[in-house]
Amino acid sequence: MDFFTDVPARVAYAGTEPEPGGLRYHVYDPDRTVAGRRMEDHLRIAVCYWHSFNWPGSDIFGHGTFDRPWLSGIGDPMESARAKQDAAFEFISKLGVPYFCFHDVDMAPEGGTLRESKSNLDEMVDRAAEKMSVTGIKLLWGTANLFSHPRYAAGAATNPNPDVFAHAAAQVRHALEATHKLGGANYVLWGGREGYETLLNTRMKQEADQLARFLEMVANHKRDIGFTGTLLIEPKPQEPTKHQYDYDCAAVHGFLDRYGLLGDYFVNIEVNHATLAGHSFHHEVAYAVENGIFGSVDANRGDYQNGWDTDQFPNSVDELSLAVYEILRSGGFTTGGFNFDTKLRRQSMDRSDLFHGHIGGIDTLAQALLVAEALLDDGTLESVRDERYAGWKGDLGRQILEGRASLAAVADAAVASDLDPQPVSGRQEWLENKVNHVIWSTT
Ligand code: XLS
Ligand code: NI
Ligand code: NI
Repeated sequence: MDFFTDVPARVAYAGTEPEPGGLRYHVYDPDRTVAGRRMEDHLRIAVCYWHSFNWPGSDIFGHGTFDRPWLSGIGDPMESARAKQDAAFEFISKLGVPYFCFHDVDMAPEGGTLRESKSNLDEMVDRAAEKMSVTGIKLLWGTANLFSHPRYAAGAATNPNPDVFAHAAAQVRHALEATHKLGGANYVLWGGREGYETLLNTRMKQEADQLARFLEMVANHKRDIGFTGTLLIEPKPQEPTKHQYDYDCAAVHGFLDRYGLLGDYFVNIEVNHATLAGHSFHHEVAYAVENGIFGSVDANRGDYQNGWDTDQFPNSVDELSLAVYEILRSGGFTTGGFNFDTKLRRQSMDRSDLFHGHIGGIDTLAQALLVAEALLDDGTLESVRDERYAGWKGDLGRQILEGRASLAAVADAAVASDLDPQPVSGRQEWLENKVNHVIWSTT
C-alpha cells in the first residue's frame, strides 16, 4: 500500500535551483565528493522507525494529531505493523537515504508472552529483510525498548528484581539477533530507565554492578553469534528518570573503564542529550573522539527555552559544523552514522511534514560537512592547537609526560632557573571570527 502518494519516487538534489523549501535537497548531493568520500558515505543518514512512524503526535497533555493511517484502523496489531512497515520503507526509499533504525516494539507488537513477542518480531524481521533487499535500504542499528512497559518502571538491568533483568535479557538477546540477521552496522543500548527516581530506595553501587554484568553478557553474546557490528551506549543525563547512570560521555567512559568494558562499547551521542547534560554537542563529540569511544550520532537537537528532549530536526549549521569537523578530522564514521531520532512538532500534522523535517535536517548536515571540510583544508584550528601545546614536545614536557621527572626534580629545576612563564593570548575571538568566515564563505 502507498501512503506518500503526493511525493515523487525520489527526493532529488536540485542544487541552487529556485523554489527552496520544496521537496528537493539543496545541499545534500549523495554523489558529491567531500574530503575524498561521497557525501552519502560520510553522513550515513538513517531514519528512525519510532518517532517517524510509530508515534501519533501525542504529548503528556494531549492525543495524537498526526495523519498516520497505518497506526489506526488497519486490522489487527500485526496487520497494522505490516502497514507501518510499508509506510516506513516507502518513506525512506523516497527520501533516498541509506539507513534506518528500529526498536523491537516499533517493528512488531509486543505479545502476551516473551514467546509471542519473539514470533511477532521474527515475522516482521523477515518481512523487513525482503523490503531491504528490494529497496537497498540498510540497517544502521537496532535496539530493544526496555522503558515503555510498566515492568521496566524501576529499570531493566538495574531493576531491584532479577526477574526483570532476565526479561530484559530475553528481549535484548532477540533484538540483537534480529539486528544481526538484518546485517545491522551497530546495536544500541539507551538506558532510559537505568537510573533512579529517588535515592531513598536506591543502591547505586548495586545497580551499577548489575548494569555492568548486563553489558558484559551482551558483549559476550555478540561474540557468540558472530555479530561484527559495534555495540553503542547512548548517554543521557535524565528523562524519564530523574538521574540516568549513563549521564554523558565522560560518565560512560569512566564506567566502561571501571568495569573492564572499554573496547566492547562505544557511544551514540545525541545532540539533545548533550545539551541536557549541560554540554555542547561539540564537547561530547570531542570528548568521545579524543578518548577513543566515538561511535555514532543521533542528530536531533533541543530547544534552548525547554529543559527536555524535544528531539527537533537539526537546523543550525553554526552549531553542527564544529562537531562534524571533529568527526571528519578523526577520519569520519566507521560503523556509525547520523540517525534522525527526530520528532515533528505536534502541529506538523500533514504526512508531507515528515519529508520537510528530514530534508531540512539532511541539508543542514550536508552544509555542516562542507564547512568541516573547509575548516580542515584551512588548517588554522589545527596549527593553532599545535603551536599552543608545542612546549610539551620539548625536554621538560617530555620528561613530565613520560613520567621521568618527580615533583621534587621539576620543582628544583624551576627554582634553580628562576622560572617565570609569561601568559599568552588564547586568541579566542580571533579564532571565532576565523570559523565564522569559513562558515560564511562555504558553498
Ligand atoms: C531517548 C533516546 C532514544 C534512543 C533509542 O531519549 O534518544 O530514542 O535513541 O532508544
Ligand atoms: Ni536517541
Ligand atoms: Ni533522546
